[in-house]
Amino acid sequence: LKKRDELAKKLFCKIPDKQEEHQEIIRILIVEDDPVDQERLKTFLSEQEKYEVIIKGNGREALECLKNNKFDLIVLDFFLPEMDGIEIYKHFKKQQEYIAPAIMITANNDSRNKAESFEVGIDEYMIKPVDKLELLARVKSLLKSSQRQRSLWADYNKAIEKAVKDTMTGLYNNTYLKEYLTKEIISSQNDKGALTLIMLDLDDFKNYNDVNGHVQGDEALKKTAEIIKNSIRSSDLAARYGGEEFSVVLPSTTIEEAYYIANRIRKNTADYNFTGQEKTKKGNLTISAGVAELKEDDSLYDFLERADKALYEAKRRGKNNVFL
Ligand code: GH3
Ligand code: MG
Ligand code: MG
Ligand code: MG
Ligand code: MG
Repeated sequence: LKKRDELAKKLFCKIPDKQEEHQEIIRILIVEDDPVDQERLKTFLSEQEKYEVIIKGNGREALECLKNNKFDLIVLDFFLPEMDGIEIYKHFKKQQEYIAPAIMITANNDSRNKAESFEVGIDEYMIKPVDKLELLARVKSLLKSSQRQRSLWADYNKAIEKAVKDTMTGLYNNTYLKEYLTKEIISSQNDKGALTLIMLDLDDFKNYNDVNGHVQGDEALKKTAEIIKNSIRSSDLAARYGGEEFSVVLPSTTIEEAYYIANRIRKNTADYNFTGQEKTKKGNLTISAGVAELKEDDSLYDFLERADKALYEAKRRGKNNVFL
């Protein structure tokens, strides 16, 4: 029992290695034009071994540097040549997806400038000359909360990913497919645009499973998902409808174009040499597809049913087949 608990701990909560944590480098960019202040801030911050400090003397160089490197913290002066600290931070926010926390360190004690700094998102405002202990404490606390926020953000993204994707194949799941399709149906019906749907189902997959086992069956499903992804365009959405059935939603696509894509999936599947397919009755693992075009008054279920009927017809006509 103890062993099991230890294993669970290892698997689910990776405890950070103390040494590893210590060695993690924190990168700080200082934007400051005064050489005396540059030296002073650098000396203060470099006291922490893990802080790697880089100094830039103006906004243009700072933004260039921010574009090409990832920083954990930015220290900004207010008065700088070309553009002031607030402007630099505004530009930085525009060019970056992730915003590093920022401290303004300046001789400018004007309350309007302070307020504006906070308004644009700068986290701290300190008046020169700064005290070393206070600076280090503020830096430490800012880094801590930004790290916490980053890890929350990562957890949030993971949770979203889990909710919309099928874990086995990495394609979207049935729930998301229906949500996405509903939105696409509404927007296509509003602007009278084309919308097509492909339903796919592996042929005689029960037989493939029976002769190769479920583990190999799962591998074949993953491979099929990969073939589908590689056969569609980036504007198409592929989902695992369930079991060995897949769907592809094709916005702004005519039924002729959708047929062409469905046939490409069919051909790529037929041509792929799945492990163990030679042991099956047919000797080749293949897929069938039904293609449907959205009609004016279609509900989600009308649309799905039409694609399903076409798929059924493709099966009836001998499988390894596309029907519209
Ligand atoms: P058809 O050509 O008419 O589609 O025949 P089929 O054998 O593919 O259809 P049927 O619906 O009879 O069987 C589907 C099989 O797919 C049965 C089931 O075991 C298998 N299957 C469904 N989901 C999974 C899965 O997640 N993993 C594996 N390994 N097999 C699955
Ligand atoms: Mg200055
Ligand atoms: Mg099926
Ligand atoms: Mg099947
Ligand atoms: Mg094949």
